[in-house]
Amino acid sequence: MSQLVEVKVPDIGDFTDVPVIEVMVKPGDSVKVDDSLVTLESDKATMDVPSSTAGVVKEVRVKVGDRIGEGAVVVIVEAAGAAAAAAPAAAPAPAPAAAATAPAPAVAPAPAPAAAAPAASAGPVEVKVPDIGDFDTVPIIELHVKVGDTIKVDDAIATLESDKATMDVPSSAAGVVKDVKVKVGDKVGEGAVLIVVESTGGAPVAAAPAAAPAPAAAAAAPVPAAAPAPVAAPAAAPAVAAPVATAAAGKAHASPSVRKFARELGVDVSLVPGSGPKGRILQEDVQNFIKGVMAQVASGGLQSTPAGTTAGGSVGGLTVLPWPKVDFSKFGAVETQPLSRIKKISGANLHRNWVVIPHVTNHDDADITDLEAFRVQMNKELEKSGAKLTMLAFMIKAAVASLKKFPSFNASLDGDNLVLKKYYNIGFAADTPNGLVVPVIKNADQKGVIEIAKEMGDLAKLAREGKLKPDQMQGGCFSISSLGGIGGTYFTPIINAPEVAIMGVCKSATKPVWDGKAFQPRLILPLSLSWDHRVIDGAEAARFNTYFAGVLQDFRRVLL
Ligand code: CAO
Repeated sequence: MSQLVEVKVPDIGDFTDVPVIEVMVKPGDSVKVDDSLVTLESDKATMDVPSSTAGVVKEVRVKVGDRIGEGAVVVIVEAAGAAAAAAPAAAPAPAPAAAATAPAPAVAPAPAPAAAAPAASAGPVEVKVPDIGDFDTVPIIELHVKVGDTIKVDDAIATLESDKATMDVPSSAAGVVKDVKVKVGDKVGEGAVLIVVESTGGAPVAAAPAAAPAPAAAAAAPVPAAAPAPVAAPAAAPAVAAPVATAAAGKAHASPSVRKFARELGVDVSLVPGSGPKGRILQEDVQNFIKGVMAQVASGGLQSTPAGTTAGGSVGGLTVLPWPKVDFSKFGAVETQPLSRIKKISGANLHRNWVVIPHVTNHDDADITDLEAFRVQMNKELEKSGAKLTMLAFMIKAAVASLKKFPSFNASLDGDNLVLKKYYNIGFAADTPNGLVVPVIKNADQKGVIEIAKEMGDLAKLAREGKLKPDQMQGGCFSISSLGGIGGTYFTPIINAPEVAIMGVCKSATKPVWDGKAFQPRLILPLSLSWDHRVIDGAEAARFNTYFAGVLQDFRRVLL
C-alpha cells in the first residue's frame, strides 16, 4: 500500500515568510525520513526542512526564492509500507518544537526597548545567548568579534551550530568589545555571557536574551543541515582556496552571516571550498575565494566568469567568443536540470585546471597478465574474509613506488617553488550519482594492497552515499582515474591541482604480443598519464610511465 503524504514546513517560530534558498529534491527522488528537502534562510538562521516520510517524491511544491512559513506544503511524497503509516501528514517527525535556530530577530535585537536594560548610556553590557529553544547547550563554531572591535546592534557575535541548524547570535548592544568570554568549541546555552561590550550609548542596550520573543519554535531542521557530509571538490583549488573539499551532496555549509557576506560580494557560496570543521565555509574562505579568482583573472589564468558559460571578451590575453545562447526548444522538446552542487564545484575546478595547467598526456600499456592471475588467485583465497582486490588497489601501490622513484611527480607548485612531498597520499576518482569525487588513501606507502582495497571500498561507498568528510578528500599527492570497470582504451585525465600528474586507466584486454618468436596472448592495461609541463618534462613522464607499467608487469618491483 502506498499513500500520498504532504510534507509541510514545521513550526519555525515567528517566521512566516522565509525564503527557500535551496531545493534538494526533485520528482522521482527517493527520500528517507529526515532527508533534507529544502533549506530556508532567514537573515539569522539557516534551517533544513526534513522529510517526515520515507518514499518517492511525487511533486515539489516550492522553488528557490519562494517565501514560505509554517504549514506550507513543500513536497508530496508517495509513502510506502511502514513508512507511510508512520508519517501521516505533515509535521516533520523529528524536530518538532525543537528550537535549534533561534531566529534572530527574536533573539536579540536591540529594538526591544522594553527589555530591562540600562539603555543607551555608557557602561559595560553583557551580551548573552538568548533562548535557543529546547537545546541545553550548543557548540560555538565561529566567533565574529574580538576585543577592541566596534560593533553595532545586530552584528553577528557568534555562530552556534546544533545538528539541526546554524544560528547567529546578534549583538544586543553597540559599542566596543571589552571582553570575549567564550571561544570556538565552547558549548553554550541560554543566558551564557558571550561578550562584554562597553556601550557607546545611543543604541538601546537590551538584555539580550530577554528580547527573544518566540525562540523555542524556531527551527525546522532535523536534518544534519549544516553538518552533512562534505563531499566533493574533486579537483582541489590551489590558489583559489585550499583544496578543501566542501560540498555536501546537496548544500553549502555556511552560517547565515557568511552567506550574507558572500551574497553582498556576489559570490555563489556553493562554489566556495570550506576550511572550517566539517567543511564549513568561513568568512575568510569567501575572501580567499575572491582573492584567488582575482589573482587568476589578473594572470590570465581564468575567465572572469569561472563557469565560463556566458562571458566573453578578453581576459589576460585569453580572448574567447561569448558562449552561444541557443533556444534549444526551437528544435525539439527539452528539459532543463540544474547542475548538481558537486558538478558545479568540480566543473569550476576542472575548468581552471584545464585552462591553467599545460597538460600533456602520455599513453602506454602495461602487461598485467601475471598480476591478474595473482589477483584472481588472491581473491579466491580471500573469498571467506570478504575482502576483494581490484586492479586499482595494486595500481595505488604501483603509484607509490613510481612517486618514490620520480619525486617531481609527488610535488606541487607554489609560485616559483616546487614543494616536494615526503608522504604518499593517493586519490582515486569515484563516480557517484551526484558527480565525481576524489577520496584519498592516506599514507598508501604504509599500507598493504588488501588494506588499500578495503579502505578504497569503504571510501567509495561513503562517496556514493554523499557522506565523505572533507579530510577524506584532502591531502592527495597524485590521483588515479580508473575507467577500467567500464571500458574504453585511452583518455586524457585532467590533473587534480595542485597535484602535478594523474594516471588514467582503461579496461584491460587480451592482445597479441610478439615475444620474438610468436604472438602471445597477454592481458594489456591501457595507461594515460597527464602531467603538468611546467613541472615535468616529456622524457621524465615517459620514464614514469615505463616504470609504472614495469611495476604492474612484475609486482615484486614494489619491494625495491
Ligand atoms: N580492466 C578490466 N577490468 C577492470 C579494470 C580494468 N582496468 N578495473 C576494474 N575492472 C573490473 C573489476 O575487476 C570489477 O570486476 P568484477 O566485478 O568482475 O570483479 C569491475 O571491473 C568493477 O570494478 P569497480 O569499478 O567496482 O572497482 P575498481 O576498484 O576498479 O574502481 C571505483 C572503484 C570507485 C574507482 C570505480 O567504481 C569508479 O567509480 N570508477 C569511475 C571513475 C571515474 O569516473 N573516472 C573518470 C574521471 S574523469 O571524469
